[in-house]
Formats: sequence, structure tokens, C-alpha cells
Amino acid sequence: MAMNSDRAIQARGNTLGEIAAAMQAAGSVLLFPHSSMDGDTLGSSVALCLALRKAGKEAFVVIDEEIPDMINFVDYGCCTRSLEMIAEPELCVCVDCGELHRLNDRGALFKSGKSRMCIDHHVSTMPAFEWNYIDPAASATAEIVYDIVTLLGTGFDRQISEAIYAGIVTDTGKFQYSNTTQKTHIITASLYEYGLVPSELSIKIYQSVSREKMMLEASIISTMELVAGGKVAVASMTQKMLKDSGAKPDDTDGVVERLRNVRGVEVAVLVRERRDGRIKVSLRSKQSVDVAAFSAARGGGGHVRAAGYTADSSLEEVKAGLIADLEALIAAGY
Ligand SMILES: [Mn+2]
Repeated sequence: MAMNSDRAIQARGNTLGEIAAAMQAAGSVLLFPHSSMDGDTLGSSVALCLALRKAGKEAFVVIDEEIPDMINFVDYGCCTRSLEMIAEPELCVCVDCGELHRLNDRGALFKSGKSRMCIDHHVSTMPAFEWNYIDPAASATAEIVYDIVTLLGTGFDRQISEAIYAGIVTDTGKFQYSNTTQKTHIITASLYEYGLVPSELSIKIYQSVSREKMMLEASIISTMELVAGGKVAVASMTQKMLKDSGAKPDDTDGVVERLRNVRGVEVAVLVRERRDGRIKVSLRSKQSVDVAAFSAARGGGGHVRAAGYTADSSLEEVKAGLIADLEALIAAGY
């Protein structure tokens, strides 16, 4: 594909060829999705794990939390919560992230690898390990994984194609976001050759919502306020709302994107009270506001259209502060 040369210019770190060769040279590989797992970090990790096993490697995806319901099917026998599956891993790969704090308690195991690698597409991630491949032009890390699996030469199968699809469909918002490219569709189209049936995966990912999640979403959306002349939508969730709904903490996934669907809204914000009392702020923008920069200035990060940070004052204080900041940003013309 002609796009590969453009990719090489934008990507940071090693070449894809060097990344694939480093994987080929390792006898054992551990893959590390970031905490608060999403479809991309898990799908990318599992696809790589399956391909590496086909290449004769000992490989596992090391997780430390329950897999969210909507992507539960992506496991395919790869995931383990035991930190002793491979005692002395030759290669440890953090997938869809580049910062050790996003691995929580798995950081020590990651560091114990003979060498370490990062495969990511977050614009804020900088090369930090022996091997790095960071391509902010990729809609999903799963797009990069598709290229790596191609270079590994193991071939694709139905499970690998489903895991890659899970990463792409979730990170592109079902191919709706501006990160979606011709390459995204070319990769997806090629996955059909290995038995991918997107409509079946849509039912698993998007049409299997629990009653509790639906009720939690309703209560969060009912708190929505439109400020900055209707350009900013802000909603919040307290621990009491979470408890009353019977939903799980990760059941807030997707709600901030729904707030952005309101006509005229440029920035959507969800302010959540975590169990430890800290406040998690998630931001999404529609067309022009750089929420990655907004979040980075507050100790967080992410993508231009999807980012977040964590704050330490009360929910009401955090909300008032960010409303004032976003009103100023909108008034200044971004
Ligand atoms: Mn991603």
C-alpha cells in the first residue's frame, strides 16, 4: 500500500521492520494492555499474542482487571491475571500506551523483561524503551498491529482478524471519527478474507448492553448542562449514582461520546467521582478543540479529539473550574 511511506515519516521510533524482527528474535513475549482496558488496547494485545503463538513463541496478555463486557469475547485464551506465567520474559510490550503508570501493579513485571517495547498511536507518547513504534496517524493501535502481523508472516485467521477489528471499530467510533482513513477501511476490508463478520461483532460489542448500564447512562445524561453558548456539554456521575444503578464503573464507557452528539456541541465533558474520591475528567471534541492539549495542561493526555485527566478537589469544584476554563477557551475562539 502506498500509504506506508507516509506512515514512516510520521511515526516515531524504530521502523516496523525492526519491530517485527525484535519480536521474531524473542522466544517469549508478554503483552501489556493499559489499565481501564478498551477495545483497542485489548484487541491489539490479543491479536499480537495469537500471531506470536503461531510463530512458535511463548506469549501471554497480562491483565490486572476484569475485561469490560463489551469486549469480553476478545480474550481467545490469551489473557492471564497471573504475573508468573513467564518468569523471565525476553520481550515485554506495552500496547496502546507508553507510560508505566498505566500498567498499575504490572509495571515491575514489564520492567523485568530482557528488553521492552512500546507500540502505540497516542500523540502524547514519546519513545521510552529499547524498541518503540508510535504512529499518531494510525486510527487505532490495531492498525499498526495489522502491519506487524503482516511482517511476522504468520498469516491471519478469524480470531486475529476479530481482535484487530475490535480495536479499529471501537477507536474509530464505528468508522465515524476523523482518525478514520482509507487505510483503516482497506485493512478492515482485507479482514473479511479471514472470516470476519462485522454484524456479529456489532451485536457482541454494541448490542449487548446491560439494563444497569442503560439506567446509569440515563441518570448521567439527565445531569447534562449546556454552557458556552451551547458549545460545551457537561455531565457528571457521583458514586451514589453508580451504586443506585447497580452498574459497573466501566459502564460509563461511551456516555461522553453521546453528549457530543448534541447539535452545536463542540466539547463534551464527563466528570466522574471515582471510588477513591479522585475526580476523573473525560473530554471529547467534535471538530476543532484540541482536548489533548487541554488535558495535558492538567496532568493528563490523550488524542486531539479524545482525552482526559484526573483531579483532586471535589466534583463540584472540578466541574466549576473546567466550565470556566472551557468558556474562556471558546470565547477566545479556541
Ligand atoms: Mn487506541
